[in-house]
Amino acid sequence: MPTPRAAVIHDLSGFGRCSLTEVIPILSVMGVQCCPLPTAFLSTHTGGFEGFTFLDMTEELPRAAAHWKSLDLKFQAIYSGFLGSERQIDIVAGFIRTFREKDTLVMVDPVMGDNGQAYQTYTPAMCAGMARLAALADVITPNLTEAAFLLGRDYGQLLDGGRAVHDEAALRTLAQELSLGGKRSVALTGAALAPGQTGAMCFDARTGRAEAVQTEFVAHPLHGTGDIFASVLTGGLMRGDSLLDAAARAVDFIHACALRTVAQGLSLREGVDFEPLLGQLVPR
Ligand code: PXL
Repeated sequence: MPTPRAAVIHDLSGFGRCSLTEVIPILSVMGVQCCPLPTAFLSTHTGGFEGFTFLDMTEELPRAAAHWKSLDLKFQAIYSGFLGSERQIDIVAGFIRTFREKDTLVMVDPVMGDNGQAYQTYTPAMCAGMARLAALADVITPNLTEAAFLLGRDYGQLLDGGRAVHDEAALRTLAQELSLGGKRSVALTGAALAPGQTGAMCFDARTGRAEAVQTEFVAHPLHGTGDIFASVLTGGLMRGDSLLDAAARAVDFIHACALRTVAQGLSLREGVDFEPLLGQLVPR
């Protein structure tokens, strides 16, 4: 089988593992060729660091995409994450429209925020645009904050104001709502069915069913776990796994990485210490 190829549209943050420094190694070890379109270059990610540098790559994206088009490149997946400007919403949407073919997997991780807050560089207009971009996706991977933004709901009121946070039926309903009437699959992250657990509530547009995958909750906040989740999920789906199997692999991998990170007493903003465990993702 030829090596499947993915266009990966995320930022490159030099320190504090997230985005391309996770996406590329994870997809590579899972047997996928990554073609990066960096949305921005930052000295560090924006969570827990002050004074980071930020180079906006908006102008470069359409130029690189036009060159790829002239080469007639084909992608089995298009996978986007953290964007660098409001204009990038339309640029990434245009990229999807140009390069999508019948069997292309379009994965939009609607990266916008966490714990009820938007990330430092995200404006309300970018969050509104992200909902438009996510409407083009086959699969989305919001956390609970991003789910609230996508649905235009108050985070504090989501899941009955937090009272239903461990309510499987409420989480299932939320995943279904995010599917736009069953048109796209959803893996809602940070979904815990009981205290001491965490995982994902998955709505599979192929089966019309919503089911959860769970693991033990290790520590919060661990930076970059959402990017690891979406990357392992993308790699699994490109290998032909079901949404639920791919999500289970992602949740188990993050659990192993989180245990290792906490055991080493690493500062949480450095991200999870995943590199030594990448071998667990090698296809067998
Ligand atoms: O993991 C999401 C993410 C990606 N990229 C950058 C970020 C964050 C979250 O803080 O700051 C630059």
